[in-house]
Amino acid sequence: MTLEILTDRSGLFELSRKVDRGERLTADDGMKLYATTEIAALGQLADAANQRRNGLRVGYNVNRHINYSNVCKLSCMFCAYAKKHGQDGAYEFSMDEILARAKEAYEQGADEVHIVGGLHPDYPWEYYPAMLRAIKSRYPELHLKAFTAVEIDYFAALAGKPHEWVLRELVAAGLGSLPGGGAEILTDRVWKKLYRDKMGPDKWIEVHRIAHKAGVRSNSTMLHGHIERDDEKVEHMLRIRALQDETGGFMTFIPLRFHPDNTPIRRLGIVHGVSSIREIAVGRLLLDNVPHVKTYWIMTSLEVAQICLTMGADDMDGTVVEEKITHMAGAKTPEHVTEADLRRCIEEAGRIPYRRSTTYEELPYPAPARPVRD
Ligand code: V47
Ligand code: SF4
Repeated sequence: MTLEILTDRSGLFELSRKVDRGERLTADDGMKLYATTEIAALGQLADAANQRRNGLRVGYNVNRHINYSNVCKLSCMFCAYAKKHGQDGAYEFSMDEILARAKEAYEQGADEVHIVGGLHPDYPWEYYPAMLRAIKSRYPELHLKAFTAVEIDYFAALAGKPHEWVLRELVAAGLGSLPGGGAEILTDRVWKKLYRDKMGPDKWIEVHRIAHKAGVRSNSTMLHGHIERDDEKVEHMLRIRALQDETGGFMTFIPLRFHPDNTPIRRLGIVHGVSSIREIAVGRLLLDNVPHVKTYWIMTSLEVAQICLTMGADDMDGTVVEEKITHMAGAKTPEHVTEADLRRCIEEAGRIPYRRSTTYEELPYPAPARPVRD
């Protein structure tokens, strides 16, 4: 079946012309993308947009997540990870435990550690740069992708200083970039219903603007599959697109599939593969100025992530090793895949894998041996 036949039946024919001409899609176009049930047509369109930008290359990173503590002042409705002090399942890694994980990452050849945690009620501001400094001074090869905009905003309140100051201090301590978490759905309605005590949409955008202007690049995410409406997801993506027009600081867009277990909104259940694919495809088509779209297999399964590679995604995160946020909310995926597994998954999808740095430079494969460090 040709692309024309598929897109005609799907109601996407006119849009495919726009995509071919490289024209920017509008909010109305976004709603049409969500309205189609022809997921293959949508995926083909997004794949065409992706291949024009990225060819057949698919990046992956060798990384390790470190979720340093789940003790959190807040109680967002979609979160199963956060606990209060003394509550069953609450934990805090000591600095030695954090360093042991960084050492393991280094020895396993990771290029990145991804560090996020709850908003701890007792740690002083100084704890956070000290953590980065301790890791970076021992393992300078590791890129530290650390702290969501929510954490940066919290640190600014703890330190009594502006966001710019906090970011400068963290960069001096070894911060490499910001992950994209905490965006959830960037509309006031969803914010007020699900996470009203946490920073809202305007502030999330503002912290990323400040980071980009300070030379700190970042990622963007969207938590989908709960109470959000299609028009809200379109608004979310267009807000990211508008900031990207202004700063160019986003590296990637990552849809995150909501996992309901152990959350106050578990009655909503979970969305499945087609939803994960749709968010990737719509993201690729609407976010015409964000270079990469990443599928996060921890949340989708490796099988669905692999299909996403043919429907708009050009990037996979990652080897991961240990993951708490989604697994405390019921994820059944493993927490670790090997680099060989990731490459095989990409090759099976007919794409060309490349090992990448956090900032998307190609890295040698296989990686050269590293010096032994304590
Ligand atoms: O900020 C919380 C989300 C995020 C749940 O930047 C949940 O490269 C699903 O942002 N079900 C953290 N999601 C993960 C994240 C991320 C992951 C991988 C790569 C990158 C990157 C960023 O997870 C949180 C929140 O939005 N989250 N609870 C849940 N129950
Ligand atoms: Fe705390 Fe983040 Fe969970 Fe909200 S999503 S409760 S801020 S850990």
